[in-house]
Amino acid sequence: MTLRYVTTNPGKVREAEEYLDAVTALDYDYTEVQAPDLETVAAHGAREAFAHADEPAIVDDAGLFVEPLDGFPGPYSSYVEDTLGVGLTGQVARAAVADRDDGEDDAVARAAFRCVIGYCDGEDFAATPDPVDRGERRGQDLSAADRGTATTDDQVADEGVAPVKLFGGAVPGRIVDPRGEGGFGFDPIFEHDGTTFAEMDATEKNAVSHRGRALAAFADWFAER
Ligand code: ITT
Ligand code: NA
Repeated sequence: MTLRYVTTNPGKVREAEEYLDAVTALDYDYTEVQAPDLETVAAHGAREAFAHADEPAIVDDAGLFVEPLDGFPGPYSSYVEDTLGVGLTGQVARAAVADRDDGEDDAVARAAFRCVIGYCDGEDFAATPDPVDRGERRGQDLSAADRGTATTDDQVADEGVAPVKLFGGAVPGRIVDPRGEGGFGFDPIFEHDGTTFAEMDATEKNAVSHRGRALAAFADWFAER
C-alpha cells in the first residue's frame, strides 16, 4: 500500500524514511487550524491530506514546548520560528528562567518536543481509545515523555467524519545556546542528555526523539494493518 507523508518539511521525511519503507513525500501545505493542542491540528490535517492525495496519508504536527513559558510556543512553533527565529526563541526561553529566579533551579530552561502523527485512509478502523488528558496534550506533563501513544481522534464519533488515528511522542530536554549543523528547525537549541539534536545524525535523533517515538508507534500499528 502506498503511503503519502504530506508535509512541506523535507527534514521530517528524512526521519520518517528510517521507519517506513513504503512512504513517499507529498509536498502539500494543508490548512493548519489554530488549536491549543497538536492532536486537533493533526486530525484536521490528516483528513485534508487524504482528500488531497486520494491515497492513505499521514501528517505530522510538532512543536517545542518550553516549561518556563508555560508550554509556548507549542502548536504555534512554526509561526514563532518564522517570526522570532530559532536564536531569539532560545534567548526568550532562557530569559524567562532567569527572570523567575526563584532559586530552585540552576537557570535551566526545561522543554519538550512533541509530535503527533495523524493517519487517514477514509476507511473506518477499530477505535483504540486511550484518551490523552488535556494537560498532557498541551505539553505541560513532561513525564509522559518516554512513550509513544496511539489514540483515535475525538471527532470519530461524529457521523460523516473520516476517522483519524493519532500517534504521539515526546522527548524532554533543555534550551541551550545553538550548537550543531544537523537536523532542522529548533534542533540547534534543544539539548537532550548533553547533546543537541543538531549535533546528532538522523539515526541518533530518531532513537530518542518525539518524532522517532511517534513513528515507531505508527509503524507498529501500520504493519498490522
Ligand atoms: P509541515 O507542517 O508542512 O509538515 P512544518 O515545518 O510547518 O511542516 P510543523 O508545523 O509541525 O511543521 O512545525 C512546527 C515547528 O516546529 C516548525 O518551526 C519546525 O521547524 C519545528 N519542528 C518540528 N519538528 C522539529 C524537530 O524535530 N526539530 C526541530 N524543530 C522542529
Ligand atoms: Na506546518
